[in-house]
Amino acid sequence: RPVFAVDIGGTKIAAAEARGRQLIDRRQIATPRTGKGDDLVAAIAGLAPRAQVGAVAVATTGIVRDGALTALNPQTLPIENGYPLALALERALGVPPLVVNDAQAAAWAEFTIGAGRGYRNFAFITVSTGIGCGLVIDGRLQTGATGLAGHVGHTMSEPDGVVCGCGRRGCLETIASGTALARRGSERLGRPVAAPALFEAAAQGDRTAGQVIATAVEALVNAFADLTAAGDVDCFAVGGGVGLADGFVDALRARSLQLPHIFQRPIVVAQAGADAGLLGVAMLCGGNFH
Ligand code: BMX
Ligand code: ZN
Repeated sequence: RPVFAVDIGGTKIAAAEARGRQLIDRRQIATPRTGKGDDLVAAIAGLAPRAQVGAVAVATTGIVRDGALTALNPQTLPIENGYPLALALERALGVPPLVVNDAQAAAWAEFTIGAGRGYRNFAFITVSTGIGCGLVIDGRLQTGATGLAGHVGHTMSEPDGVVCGCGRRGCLETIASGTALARRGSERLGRPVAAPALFEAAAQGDRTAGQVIATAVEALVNAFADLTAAGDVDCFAVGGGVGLADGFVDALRARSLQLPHIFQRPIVVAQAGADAGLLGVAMLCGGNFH
């Protein structure tokens, strides 16, 4: 029987049936941002295939601890603290699901079939609504005893910066996420711009837009250097809607060349595609991951 795979993001929920490495019948809806976990579950039940599924695998933004979901940054996904997502999904779908953080799941897909193949210590970073990261250390995906492993979006970039949704000040996510780029770009340009429009303006030579992006690039590269110092990461793969924007990875690479040599590691474009979270969690589910 196929695995029913789901990816809950801050903006959209994607679902598909996974057979091996193939995703069949992919569909997607806007994430209900009501703050109620039950509304997420109802939305997911609406995406489920009619026939009984063999297994359910869910990648989700937020901290996953023993099947319960908490937003580290409620601005990325508003939800009750410790919402019992696995239990509620089991009730709705009749199968106990595997639930894993979205970036952790995508990191596993990148490590096994994407840009991380052949490395032992690998980091996948998604720059999207928030900034997510999954770490594979010594060939093992790190989820952490409390689910927090890899939450590099909430390491500090700017000591006197703005307060992040997680409660810390100056997190990387407040500078370099899609949400942050839109906010900072809009403030500095004096008109509302979403992240794609900011990139467009920079490409057309707008210096203010270029500076906002350069600040994000610099913060990300410094976070990579910190991770390299902490975990001796062999390679960084970058994905996500913003991460995959034209020229973004090139800019990260160029900036990283200004670091002392020991902190320079390959920075590559993620290869497992926009559905790396779906694929990764389906693969973890098939492998009886716990
Ligand atoms: C946030 C955090 C991470 C997540 C990352 C990317 C929440 C709700 N999410 O830092 O768990 O991996 O965003 O999430 O606190 P995305 O929705 O942008 O893909
Ligand atoms: Zn934070």
